[in-house]
Amino acid sequence: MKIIGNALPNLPWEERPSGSSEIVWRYSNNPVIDWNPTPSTARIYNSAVLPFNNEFVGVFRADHKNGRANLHFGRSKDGKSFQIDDNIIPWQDEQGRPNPVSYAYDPRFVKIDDWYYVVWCDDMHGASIGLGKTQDFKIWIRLPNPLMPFNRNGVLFPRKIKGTYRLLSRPSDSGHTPFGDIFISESPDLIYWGKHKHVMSKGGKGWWQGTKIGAGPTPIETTEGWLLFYHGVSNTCNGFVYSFGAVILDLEEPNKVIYRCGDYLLTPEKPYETAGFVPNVVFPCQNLYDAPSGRITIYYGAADTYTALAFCRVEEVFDYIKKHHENI
Ligand code: BMA
Repeated sequence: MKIIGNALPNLPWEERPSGSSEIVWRYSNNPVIDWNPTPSTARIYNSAVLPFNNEFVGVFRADHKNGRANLHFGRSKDGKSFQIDDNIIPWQDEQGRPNPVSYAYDPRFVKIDDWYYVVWCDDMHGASIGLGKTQDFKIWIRLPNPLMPFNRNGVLFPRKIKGTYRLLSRPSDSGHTPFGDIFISESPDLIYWGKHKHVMSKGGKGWWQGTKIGAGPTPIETTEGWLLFYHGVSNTCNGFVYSFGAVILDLEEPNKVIYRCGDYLLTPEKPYETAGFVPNVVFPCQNLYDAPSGRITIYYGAADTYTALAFCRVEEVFDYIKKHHENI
């Protein structure tokens, strides 16, 4: 099986440590963003990076020193160390008037044709999906909210499928939702959304995804289907634990699951994942790939405090998902 997409020879990458048999392995220099990364921010995590002109750009979720979250733009030469603006992204409407958000978190960042789109958790009288676009990382245009509240974990596919844009989402409430499945919606123009379908439910034999699930990074197109990493949540006497796993969705009908891994691929183990502002969270928001080599780099938030990287190879992930497939 192969990734259908571009080469990225400067993909941030580190080989699997010798002696390890992990399908997804962590960067040895994790975390790549530590506490208090800019003057006004306390924590930057759950963020998304894209290649740009042989370097990288990113949209970062930052918790400010008053505890409220917003999005910041940043750049990187190597995809591992970042210069992040201290100011929040200045959204405007299509007429150029300021159109600020009251809060924003968990951005996904995807290039479709000539535009870079940001999808985030927005406030529209409650948690809902925010959508905006830019071409130059200076003018940021906020589009209408695609879906009604209450909804989070919006993830756009990187191209139209059968002529329409597709958006994954997880209907929820405004708080720490104790439920949630993944759905998909279609749009001809990124404004009008409909034809909503259910994609996948929480649950299964294992408990790591028993409470709720949410789509993670932009799906990766492969010869066997869309590879989607997603987070799964387990409830414990000490609160939620966030892990992540993966699923293969049908290329032409991405509401259909082909293979779904019953086991997680990464769960909080390292100190920067098990201790922080919210302990026991790994939350993937982006993946980059180099199609010819099949290498994939995942950006994930750790313990709602740090930004971290993990790596895998597409054929190995696919084989693992298939081997541990479970009908849920
Ligand atoms: C979710 C979101 C994420 C966060 C996670 C764990 O509901 O708020 O931003 O990482 O909880 O706290």
